[in-house]
Amino acid sequence: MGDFSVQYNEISELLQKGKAKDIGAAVQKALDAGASAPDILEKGLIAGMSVIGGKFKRGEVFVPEVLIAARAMNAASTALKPSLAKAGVEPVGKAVICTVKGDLHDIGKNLVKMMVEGKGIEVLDLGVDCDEAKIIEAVRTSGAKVLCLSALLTTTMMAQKSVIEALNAAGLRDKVKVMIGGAPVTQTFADEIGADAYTPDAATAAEVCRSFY
Ligand code: B1M
Repeated sequence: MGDFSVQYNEISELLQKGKAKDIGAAVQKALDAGASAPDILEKGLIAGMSVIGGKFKRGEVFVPEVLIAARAMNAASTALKPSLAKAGVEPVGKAVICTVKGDLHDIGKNLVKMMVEGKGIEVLDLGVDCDEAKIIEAVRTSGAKVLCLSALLTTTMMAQKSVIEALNAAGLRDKVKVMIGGAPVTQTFADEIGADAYTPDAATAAEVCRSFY
């Protein structure tokens, strides 16, 4: 195992500066040098995004800076995807994923999607700001065994609860396992709203999701 901290720092810096064009090449360079994809994700990309998050909170950067960092994150994730997902795995089943109503954050959701796909599960992505009716319809028609809900705002966490209530009302609750996650979400909250699983990160989400098949 080499020490790739220089590469991780470079990737983190490029993310913070929003260098969407350069970051893909930096990710590829780190992979070629032997760094692992999960480490690049954690120690480079997510580390860089938490620096931006801290600055955003303290009012040192504003929405445009966060958006360009997010764009770089998406570019880097695309470069990382082939290494995160195992090639040639036969799909074992389907899952539905989305970010809940009122919430536009999609980076964490996209990572969960990528990692779940890496476990050989076909993922139907409903996108962001997804209302209950759309989710219910997707669960009804897709035959998915797992529903993954992401929420990044304290104000939108409650939409995860509304989705579970809507599944109950539609008579579909026993058809799917409901997994929830996102920065403000906790195990206690998952227990309160009757979700089947809470996971703190994308890798664990993928493992737990796979265990439902
Ligand atoms: Co927003 N934002 N944002 N933002 N933003 C946060 C979340 C915030 C914590 C920033 C802060 O104040 N420090 C704060 C929320 C405060 C709160 O509610 N407690 C906040 C706010 C306030 C807002 C706005 C209201 C700002 C405004 O307009 N005044 C606004 C809301 C818009 C809306 O959604 N309606 C807003 C907007 C935005 C941007 C559009 C500019 C941009 C999003 C771009 C995009 O996603 N395409 C943005 C960003 C980028 C952030 C921060 C900086 C980074 C989020 C992120 O992508 N992190 C964030 C601060 C922070 O989190 N440090 C912040 C990286 C990502 C990999 O982590 O999404 O947590 P995360 O996903 C993790 C885990 O949570 C987990 O796995 C992932 C990695 O392993 N996970 C799951 C996620 N979903 C899961 C689902 C699962 C399991 C695990 O199972 C189903």
